[in-house]
Amino acid sequence: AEAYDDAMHDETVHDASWALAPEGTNPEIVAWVEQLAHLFTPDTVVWCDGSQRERDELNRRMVAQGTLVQLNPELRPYSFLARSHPADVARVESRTFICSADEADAGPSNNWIAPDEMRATLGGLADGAMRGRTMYVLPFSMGPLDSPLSRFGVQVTDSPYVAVSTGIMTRLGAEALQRITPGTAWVRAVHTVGAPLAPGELDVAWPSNETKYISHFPETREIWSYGSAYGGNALLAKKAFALRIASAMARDEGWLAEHMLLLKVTNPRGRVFHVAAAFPSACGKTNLAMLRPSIPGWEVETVGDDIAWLAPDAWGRLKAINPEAGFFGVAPGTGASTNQTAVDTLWGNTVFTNVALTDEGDVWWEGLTDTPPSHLTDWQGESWTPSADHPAAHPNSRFTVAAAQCPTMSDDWEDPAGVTIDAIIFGGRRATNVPLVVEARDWDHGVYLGATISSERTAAAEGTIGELRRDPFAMAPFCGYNMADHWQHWLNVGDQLRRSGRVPRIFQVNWFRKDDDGSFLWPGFSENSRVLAWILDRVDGAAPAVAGPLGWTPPGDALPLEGLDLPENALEKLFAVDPSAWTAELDDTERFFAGFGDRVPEKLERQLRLAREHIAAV
Ligand code: GTP
Ligand code: SPV
Ligand code: MN
Repeated sequence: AEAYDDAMHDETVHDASWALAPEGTNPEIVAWVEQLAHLFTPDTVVWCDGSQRERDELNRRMVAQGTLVQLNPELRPYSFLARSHPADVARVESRTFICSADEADAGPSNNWIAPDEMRATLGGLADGAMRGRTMYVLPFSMGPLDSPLSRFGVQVTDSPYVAVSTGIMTRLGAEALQRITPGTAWVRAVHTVGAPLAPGELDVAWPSNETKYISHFPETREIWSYGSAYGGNALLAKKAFALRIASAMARDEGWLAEHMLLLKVTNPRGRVFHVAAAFPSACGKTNLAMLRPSIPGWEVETVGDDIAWLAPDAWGRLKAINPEAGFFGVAPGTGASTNQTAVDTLWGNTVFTNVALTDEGDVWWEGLTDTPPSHLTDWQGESWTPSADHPAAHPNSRFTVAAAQCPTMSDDWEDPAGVTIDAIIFGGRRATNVPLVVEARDWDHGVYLGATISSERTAAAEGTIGELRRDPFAMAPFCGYNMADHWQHWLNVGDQLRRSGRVPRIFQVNWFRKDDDGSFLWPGFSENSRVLAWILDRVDGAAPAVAGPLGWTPPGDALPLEGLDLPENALEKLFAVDPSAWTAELDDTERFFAGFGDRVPEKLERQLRLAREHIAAV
């Protein structure tokens, strides 16, 4: 805290040299920034170097501006609370656009506007949009600096909150900038909150604009984001680059950019596995990535919690890196009984957004403790008591923290070669139908399971919470090209892996199946280690499975359930297959596929026919 106070009062960083590009900067980047500066007309341009001094200065300015509240350093060292504009609290999927030259390349699951039309609209909005503000230039690497799997990007933004957050979430700064030499590919990401200041006009704590555009140009690897400062709308390295643009790069270059956590698991016999798992937003990735096994002998370590880049290597193994350097995690539901690892990670150096503030100057959210403090300041800055009719923290309130601070990071999480994937898991939030765990019959069946994920909507994006929607590969909001082409790409990658005989096994899980009274049938969290154990014993050839209508499932006693007190008949209910409900589900899948016309791979049409045959035989 003392070092922090010193840095906060160090005014020397106001140096005018900030406006100059660092010596040796790729002229392409300099020219691009100059062009943007002419368009946006900010007061100053700052090239960020990712240093602690720079972060201190940005935080100091934001505290002065009211954007950040510094938390009590005795309780939460060097940590801050941001309260967003109440209309800027989550990703806006209805304002997210894939501007491919051909509409069919965006596909029916994306919003499309022709690139020229979008450029004209954005050009108009951008004119003078940073007036009165600073334009920060953020050069970063997604993935370890010298990994062949990594890619570079440069984001400009007029939000110091976005600059600081990007410094936590990516490998940002001088080292990345030096590596973007002429000829090196880099993604161009442009962000403005869209709130220019007239001379003398006072700024607000969270500038934003009612009009929002989160636009992607996959062919030219460009992103333009206007009007929001929240999460995936504004931290463009994350969903916009590492998923939407990267998925298009990956399609062209033969790899995969996925909405997946990455785990390292060691079994009681000492064998090490790596697992990639795709669950939709707010459906349990961060929690599984930080799992504390409830069963003895198993060790789980964290490689990544949200995004994975996967590529077959020369030996036909599927290698994966976590392109991020931090976590932008859901706060509500994160507590000692659910995710102690996350609680430990958040001890300090954390930016919290839209959580509640305690009277002692610390943070609180629903689920951090069983009972709330008797008085809080809620996420909108209002006085709050437990009798209030709304939660103290916004349901999509989040923490931003460096991954390096997580005590369970594995020793190989920054391995430039990536980790070798042994198993892939797809999941969703389903109160009915989908069993606790199923193993796919083969890769193509696994791709079908991924392609047909449906899940109840959460607070991570606008929309009606609880409404069921298709979220193929947990990528519905994040695939930068036609989703059906993404399925074909997965089938192609499978063909490539099959030639070497190193095909990861694919599984489907559902932690969220409910009993008739609405309670969860499965306790989840640490107990998910029991499911993970069966999955990895399958990979190890050490666990039995029975062929069922949906795939392979654990027979009676194959799931390690010792010491677990499940409600009566819970196991039966967790694996129950209701033929009429499944027939309706498959009818829906047929309609869903039909929406993609003839781009649906024949192999997936065949899987749907097989699924119907299996259900008909129940
Ligand atoms: P994004 O960051 O939006 O991509 O979310 P995520 O997929 O990382 O989800 P996260 O792990 O943050 O969990 C979201 C919510 O689901 C939290 O409120 C968790 O407490 C809850 N959750 C996670 N795992 C389980 C589980 O096994 N069972 C139950 N019942 N809830 C869970
Ligand atoms: C998600 O919605 O999947 C997130 C949060 O991880 S955001 O970064 O806002 O996309
Ligand atoms: Mn996510």
